[in-house]
Amino acid sequence: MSDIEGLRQAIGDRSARIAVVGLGYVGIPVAASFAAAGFDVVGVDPNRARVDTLGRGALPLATSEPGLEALLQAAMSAGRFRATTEASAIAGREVAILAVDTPIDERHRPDARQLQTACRTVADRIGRPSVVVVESTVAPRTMRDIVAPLFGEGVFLVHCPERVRPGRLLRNLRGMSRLVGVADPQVGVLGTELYRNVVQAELVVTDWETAEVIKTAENATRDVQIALANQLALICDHVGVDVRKVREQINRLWSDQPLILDPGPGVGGHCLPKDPWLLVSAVPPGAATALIEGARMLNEAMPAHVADIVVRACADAGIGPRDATVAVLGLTYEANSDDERNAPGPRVASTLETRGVRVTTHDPFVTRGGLDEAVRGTDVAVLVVPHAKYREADWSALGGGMRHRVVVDCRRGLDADVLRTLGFSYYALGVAALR
Ligand code: SAJ
Repeated sequence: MSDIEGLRQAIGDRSARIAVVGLGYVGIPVAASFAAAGFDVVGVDPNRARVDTLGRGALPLATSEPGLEALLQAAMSAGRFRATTEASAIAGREVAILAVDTPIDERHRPDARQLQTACRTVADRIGRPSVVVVESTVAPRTMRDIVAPLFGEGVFLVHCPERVRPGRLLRNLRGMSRLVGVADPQVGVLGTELYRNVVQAELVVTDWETAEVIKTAENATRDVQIALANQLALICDHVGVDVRKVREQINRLWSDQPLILDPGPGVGGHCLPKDPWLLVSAVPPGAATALIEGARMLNEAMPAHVADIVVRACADAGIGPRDATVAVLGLTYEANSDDERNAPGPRVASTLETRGVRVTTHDPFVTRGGLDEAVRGTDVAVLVVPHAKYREADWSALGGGMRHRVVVDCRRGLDADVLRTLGFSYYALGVAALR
């Protein structure tokens, strides 16, 4: 029997033993799902605190994840999942899934060190023949140039980039189609049969490079689209028109999918701020990558644009920046989530501070104090994240405690008419805020 046939059989009858390396947003749902499908799974992560939390059947994640804790606990009671810091647990296993972080450095270049370390750890211990899957998002050619040279004969390499979003890890893992990137179509069959156990959507076999480019381009596409929306908002702020009306009319031309996304105070999260850089790193310096790089820079500049609007709003109220106190509302990267990774709120706050403004911050999912406390005595409240709690707040009472009643709404998350009736000066991103 060929090596591939033997592995197919072990996957088919679930006797293949799986090691998941990297127990974070990607590794935990993957490990729990394979264990729930009947595989023996060990999770390996050098972070002792994380492993201990998992050992207690709890999730070391900042977001709440429907169904995941229950799945994990069931897998543990069935004896099919355990977490450890010991790399020796990988020894002799038939499958390893790598889900480690693949960040960028300060020069926006891919930093593959965690991936290389994980590959070496696995290569030294995994059984032969075996399947090694890289779920981490990687720069194009990483599988060929960095991963493959670390593994010898008998290890079949698959790039199956994750597509999960925090807050819906299990739902995305099960329901989103996946790429199975391979160097040899026979290995594609192996990868497909493995992931069929946890993915209910389509599994598309392709080559390594195509999978790498699709995954990074997916997030670069979204980043460029958001940058276009942000660019239009910025232009509208200067021209004196409402970007929402502009957007509405343009989107009417394309009825199924909106062409122009929502402008906002910046792009946060774990993926969009880095994946476009992973994609452009694949071409030599000097190649024409200005669109993607420019989009990144434009999105990164949005907190400064918001600060310009706030300073203008202060000036309109007769206050200089050094005499102003501003409440920044929203420190997560998405509405109604507690995920703070790369959130624009803290950057809006620090940019205002560099301009001499005193700043208070608040987030219902992050900070301890109440909203009334955060806005009391301030001149401007800046809505950075449209948490439902902000819309539902009693703005009449909040305004009563403010020194000036000014709101800068970066996400159209508040009711402008209600606020105006309550005596607020209402500014919104992308609606003539700098005219
Ligand atoms: N944003 C805007 N305007 C918009 C849409 C989003 O300003 O119209 C901002 C959000 O406020 C947020 C940021 O962009 O700060 C990113 O949010 P997101 O919802 O676009 O993306 P993520 O980071 O939560 O997840 C992305 C996902 N990609 C898409 O939604 C197209 C997900 O599918 C990927 O799996 C994930 O990255 C990943 O792990 O790569």
